[in-house]
Amino acid sequence: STLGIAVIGTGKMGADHVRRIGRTVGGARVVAVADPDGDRAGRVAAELDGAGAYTDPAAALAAPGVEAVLIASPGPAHEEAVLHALERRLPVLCEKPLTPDAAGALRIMEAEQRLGRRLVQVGFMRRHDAEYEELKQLLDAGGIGRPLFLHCRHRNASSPAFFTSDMLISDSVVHEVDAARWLLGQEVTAVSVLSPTPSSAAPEGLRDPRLVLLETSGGTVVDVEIFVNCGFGYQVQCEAVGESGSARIGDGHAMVVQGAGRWGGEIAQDFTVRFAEAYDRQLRRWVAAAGHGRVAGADAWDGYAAAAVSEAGLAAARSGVRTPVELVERPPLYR
Ligand code: ISE
Repeated sequence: STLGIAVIGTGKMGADHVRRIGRTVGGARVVAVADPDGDRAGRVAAELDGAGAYTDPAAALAAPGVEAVLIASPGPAHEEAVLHALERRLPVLCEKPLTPDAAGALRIMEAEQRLGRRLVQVGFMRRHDAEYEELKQLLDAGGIGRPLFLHCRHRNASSPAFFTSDMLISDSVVHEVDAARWLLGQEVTAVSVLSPTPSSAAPEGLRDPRLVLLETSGGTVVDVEIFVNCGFGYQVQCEAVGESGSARIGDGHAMVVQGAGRWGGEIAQDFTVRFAEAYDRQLRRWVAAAGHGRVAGADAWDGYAAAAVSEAGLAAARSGVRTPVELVERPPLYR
């Protein structure tokens, strides 16, 4: 049998996920889509066999055949949609960030705890990327000794028109926050942010680029360059430095071409290209797990911890002061 999925939000990521469910994920089909832009929802639904189009997410969740929910609306709309899904006891794959703020994520955790089951998976897709998985295996096996640093670079060719200075932290660096927590098996305990004079290529008023420093419970320091208008492509790199070695991922040069006195290769222009396989794997794993009432990736606790770090990061960016992260005690459901 196939899992009937409602997709909430049919923008760039939502439309990409709809295509992915059709092409690469067996055992699932999209039965309803929702978007505040009804025409956009209608266009996406028209490509699907018998899927309904809605403007109200709650109506899409109540549509016939809906057994699971994929939420790809903007971050501030996630909480309401997730809570509706939990009321219906539906498994959820929610795009990152789970919520922009810690309080919203805590409300989601409370709803899940009332159900006594984890139904929410967060779309931190790097956990499903082959290179990240390899790095995690190496670190877990002690291959480079105790990690001292993670040096991270996160660059986008350009940022969309709706992007704000806060989103460099809560929408972009949130990936490094989750990746660092997952790779190290530690929590982030403090955040500092430095903002150089913005690039003249950045839209007016956008604090781009920024340098974000994370300190962790195990004493590792993580530095993240976030630069969302770098102009030349999409790059996500991470070098782990341990007591007995270092390891680096994300250089991404599959083919190297030599000619006319130069050598080089191509840089992906976009996250849907760079992480295409990670998105595929994430969705396949989620569909398989959701059928058994499980999650197969970041859960609501991970979404909460990331949101708490984002919140501290925004405070640090505003004050210029190193800001500690305060987490609630981890509830038994998430241990
Ligand atoms: C976007 O929302 C993503 O999730 C991408 O992975 C990230 O690179 C980009 O900066 C975000 O805006």
